Amino acid sequence: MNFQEKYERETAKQEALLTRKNEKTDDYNGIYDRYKYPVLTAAHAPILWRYDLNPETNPNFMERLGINAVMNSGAIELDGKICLVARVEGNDRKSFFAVAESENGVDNFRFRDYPIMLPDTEPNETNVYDMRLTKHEDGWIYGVFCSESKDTSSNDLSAAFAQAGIVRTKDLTNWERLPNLKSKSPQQRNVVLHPEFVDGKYAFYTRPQDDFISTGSGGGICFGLCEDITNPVICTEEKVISPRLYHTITEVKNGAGAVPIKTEKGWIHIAHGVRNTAAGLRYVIYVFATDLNDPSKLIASPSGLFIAPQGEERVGDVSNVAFTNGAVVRDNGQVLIYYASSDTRVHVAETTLEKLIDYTFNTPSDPLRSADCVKQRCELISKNLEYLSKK
Ligand code: BGC
Ligand code: BMA
Repeated sequence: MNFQEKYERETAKQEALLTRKNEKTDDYNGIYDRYKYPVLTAAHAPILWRYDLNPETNPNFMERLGINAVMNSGAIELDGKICLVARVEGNDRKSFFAVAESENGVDNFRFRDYPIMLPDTEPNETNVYDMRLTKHEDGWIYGVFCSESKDTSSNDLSAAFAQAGIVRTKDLTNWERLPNLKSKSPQQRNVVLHPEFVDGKYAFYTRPQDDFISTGSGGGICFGLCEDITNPVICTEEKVISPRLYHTITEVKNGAGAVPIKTEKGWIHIAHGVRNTAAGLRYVIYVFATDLNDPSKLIASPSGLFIAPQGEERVGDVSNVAFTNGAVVRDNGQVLIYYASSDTRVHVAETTLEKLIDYTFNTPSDPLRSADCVKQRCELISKNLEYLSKK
């Protein structure tokens, strides 16, 4: 097979992947639908990102710069399209961001020709990942992401610093970079900007952590205010709003995910929780709600996990991970939740605002002890048996 034939074969294979219709699975929980195929994978990365297309310099039509994974994606609706800002990871383990667009948000996602070139303002920054996209009432679209630098003060080769990087744009093409967020916490990851001003200030969901991996004394997902987004400093105490709790899905860590969704009953947050196991950390997605007028006040906490990695989702570069940093609510009430599995690919789960509100406010909360949990379940069973016997 000559160069041209290989190129055409790979292009045709990719076209088939990119235009494949997605369909809902028959998995049922009444809360959301899962889709059969991931919406983005490494194989969705354009051929022109990976191959040198000139037969003179690449006679074997060889991949020169491979893509290892496409995962944790911010999400937004822009000009009628669903846009994901995906975390794309090269074979070199460095991540970057790239916009992929789709008309319906469940299939036919296509990357733009070029990935995002973030303004390179942090000289020690080694890696960037997990952007959350906030359409703020000030008129900008903000991207808040993890900016990771090597910790040169330590002898440990893996020691690193995590901070929140901030960029803003109007079109997902031209990006202005602002300084990294400053807070009292030595490190930050999973920071999300609230879409509205709170007391006239910018409001951030933060996740203080004592060191790079461990949250240490960091109590959970926090809330803090910032006067000036161009000089971003958290000027209030970071108040815990969704705590880490012993023997729950958030025992080891948790972090804000999608930008909170405004509903008539409160702000709905779709976040992640982590627990440790003999097989390593397990990441699942969970939901909580905060007060409409005081988004730092927890008002609903449905028990346990909302999305866990399932089947093939459980396996990947970092297995046993479901992670979200983006969801979109469309005008017709459709809610598209983008979640990545095992740091390898991006999926979508679909629900409606009405169902998400029902789930958030009518799922019982976690009584935290086996004895009380089984009591809670027995109450449901006896109510059901009584109801069935009267039918
Ligand atoms: C990885 C992230 C991970 C973090 C903490 C980073 O170096 O790129 O995917 O979440 O470490 O484990
Ligand atoms: C991190 C996150 C994600 C990742 C997860 C599992 O803490 O910020 O980047 O999906 O770990 O590796």
